[in-house]
Amino acid sequence: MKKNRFRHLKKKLSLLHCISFFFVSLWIKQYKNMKKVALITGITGQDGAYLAEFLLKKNYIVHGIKRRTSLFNTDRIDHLYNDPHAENKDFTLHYGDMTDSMNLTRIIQEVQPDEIYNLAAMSHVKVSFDTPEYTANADGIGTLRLLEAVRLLGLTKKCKIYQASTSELYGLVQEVPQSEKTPFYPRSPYAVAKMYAYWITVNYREAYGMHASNGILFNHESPVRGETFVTRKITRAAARMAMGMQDKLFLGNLSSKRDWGHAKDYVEAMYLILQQDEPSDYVIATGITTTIRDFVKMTFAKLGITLEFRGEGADEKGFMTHIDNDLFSETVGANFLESLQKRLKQDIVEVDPRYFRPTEVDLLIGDATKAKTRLGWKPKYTLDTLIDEMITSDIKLFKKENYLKDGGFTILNYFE
Ligand code: NAP
Ligand code: G4F
Repeated sequence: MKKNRFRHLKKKLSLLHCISFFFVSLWIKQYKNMKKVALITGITGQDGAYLAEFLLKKNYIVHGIKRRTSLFNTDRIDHLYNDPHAENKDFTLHYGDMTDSMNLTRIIQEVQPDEIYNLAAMSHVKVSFDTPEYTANADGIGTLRLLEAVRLLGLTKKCKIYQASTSELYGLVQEVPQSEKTPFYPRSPYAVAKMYAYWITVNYREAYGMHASNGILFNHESPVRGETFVTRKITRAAARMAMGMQDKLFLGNLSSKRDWGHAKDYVEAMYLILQQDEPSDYVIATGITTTIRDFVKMTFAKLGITLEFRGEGADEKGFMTHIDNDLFSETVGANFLESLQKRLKQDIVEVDPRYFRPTEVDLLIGDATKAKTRLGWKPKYTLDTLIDEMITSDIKLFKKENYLKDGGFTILNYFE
């Protein structure tokens, strides 16, 4: 009798368990349906990685498009990865390419995004002179492929689109500082391709009533900035030189000026642009401009190294005139001091005309008043805190490489 009652109770409990499991899964499903779905192209890039992290924190379901590459290209988003076998994933990657319309259309159909952030691009200005046709295809027509896919799939009312436009559009600047009203004058195949992308975004907005907006972002950097952009090239070189892993830093035009911000601040602006009731185009910038030369000086100064530039044009050189031993020991390590001191008074930065561009953009400085007033956007980082974060991260990176080298392992040069 007692046994029977116990069996009965057990049955009841397991039934209760099943029912509650059913309701919990239903609740999860509904909750998931309430979450916004974002699709990010270029998710493996600097901005893609920061944006994915930002949107996941805001409770989005994030889908990203990555290219097929012969080696893994997901270092920057590794920390966001879910096991592909896990249930209820909030982060999913799809293979795709901006040059493949059918692939883009299929992904958009599958994902049914509320927001698309089009960040994918061949984004290196100098390289675009070597690959102009590909750049036009991926950066220009690629944007058209996305917009047209959204339109053909009948998602024009559901899906908002952010287009990664650029301060490179201003090129040979027609006005200082540059705002949304400044006329464009692109100076590279990259900028010309981005000009097409800018206007096709505006055109789809006006022709089909799409919520499609351009963020005209000025240069933004971070510890995960691509190694061949000038800021990261400088912070990496400073870290390597401090540890005796590199002799010289070769750069191109030292006199051009850039308005540098932090990518973390800039992805927040992308998000804010898509949260507006009305689509529009916004300049995102700090309003402060700095020469490449000063960026070099500021970076080395963080390690206690004073640089003085002498000469002009291709003959200009940066000499190490002073080392603050205490600051160097604190930031890099006293064990590296002796070998660096041997190089005091020598030139450690040189100009290599190979890095000059056929047509240069000499001065960029943005006026972000519209973003500040309408979006309430304000950068948290200064150039000083940006450089601080970048150089600290590169010192850490190359200390790790040094340990590996000392342990007899081969380390890669990654020179360009
Ligand atoms: P990035 O680090 O170079 O990342 C570019 C991303 O695009 C990478 O994920 C790359 O994939 C992907 N990609 C390149 N070609 C592709 C193709 N054909 N199909 C699919 N994906 C492709 O650039 P970022 O600094 O994050 O910049 C993001 C976007 O903002 C770019 O459109 C850039 O032009 C624009 N922008 C950047 C800045 C800036 O200062 N950072 C300023 C204004 C505008 P892989 O990882 O496989 O290479
Ligand atoms: O770091 P950069 O290569 O960036 P650039 O050309 O300004 O383009 C970046 O910002 C744009 C926004 O304005 C984005 F749209 C674009 O996708 C990319 O993210 O070069 C900055 C400046 C240039 O004037 C260049 O001539 O630095 C100068 N520079 C001097 N020496 C160098 C070097 N640039 C590079 N990459 N490497 C050098 O050795």
